Amino acid sequence: MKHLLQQQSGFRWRCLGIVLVMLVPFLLAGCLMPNEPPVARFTSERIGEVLTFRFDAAASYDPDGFIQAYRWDLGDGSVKFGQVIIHTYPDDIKEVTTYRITLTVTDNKGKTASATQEISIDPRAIFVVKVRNAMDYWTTVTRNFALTCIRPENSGSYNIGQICDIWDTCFEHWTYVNDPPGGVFEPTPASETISAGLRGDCDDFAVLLAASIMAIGGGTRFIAAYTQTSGHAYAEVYAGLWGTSSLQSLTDYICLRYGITKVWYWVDDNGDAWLNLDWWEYHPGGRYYEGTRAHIIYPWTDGRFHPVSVWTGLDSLEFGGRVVSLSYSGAD
Ligand SMILES: [Ca+2]
Ligand SMILES: [Ca+2]
Repeated sequence: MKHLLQQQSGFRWRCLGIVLVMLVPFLLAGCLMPNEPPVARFTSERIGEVLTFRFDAAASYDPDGFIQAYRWDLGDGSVKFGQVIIHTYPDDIKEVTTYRITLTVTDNKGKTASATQEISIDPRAIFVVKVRNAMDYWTTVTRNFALTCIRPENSGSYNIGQICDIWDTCFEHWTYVNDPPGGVFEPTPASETISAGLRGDCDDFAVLLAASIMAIGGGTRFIAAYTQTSGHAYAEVYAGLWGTSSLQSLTDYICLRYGITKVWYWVDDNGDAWLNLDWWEYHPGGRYYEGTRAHIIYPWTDGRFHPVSVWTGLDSLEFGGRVVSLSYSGAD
């Protein structure tokens, strides 16, 4: 009987030993094999005109598990969570600002990894977008305003008489009022300037003219120019190819209508002639402001004249072209 008990006891110990030996690899796996850290990777893509970005961490992974959390430090004080996020940066920067974006991923066992990228935002690009959005020729207010400027005798398809009608209305009814302090060169949308009774400063006037003429079928652009001591803005309207008889006809119309002998244009390097709509003189086609042209901003991003985007526009701060004048031909 005692022998039998000893046999049973020995059997139990052997079984326990076998079980322990079999557990060793599992115990080793659990205790000694490390949890591999995750890998953080992300892509960034600008989805707004200037300020809005999409960040996507789909390329992040964990080699021996899965990622359970994505944390984004966006470099401007904001923190967001999720595999894909969209973020819009502040529009009130005064100089080129670089933001450092840090993605931190956490795997299913709590290990983390990070990746960083930098993006830069140029306040001039913000300005370009603001001006373009301000030239809101597509609004009912701006369109209706432009219509009310047109005199019945200039009825018909888009013509120089209609451009002069709009210019006259804006010029004669304009009340000059400064922007708020702070040096912010912030154009007001044309529709708001109309609602406010045609008041504002030079950039507001330029925006209003550009938008109103666009609203009746013209092609316009906004020029921001600077000297050492001052800045100015004015609009131009596309007048045709330099050297053509239609440009002379246009010149003659303006000369006769306003009793002048000379009209000023800007001719681009490709031969496109633009009529100056600045307000220094009492008529369209007056002399040009003598400042360096820092921005030429079109109310649209594609089209016949210049398919510029915000960015290619900024890349070429040195603009070609020249100022030229045409004289009255004497023909009626
Ligand atoms: Ca892991
Ligand atoms: Ca303004």
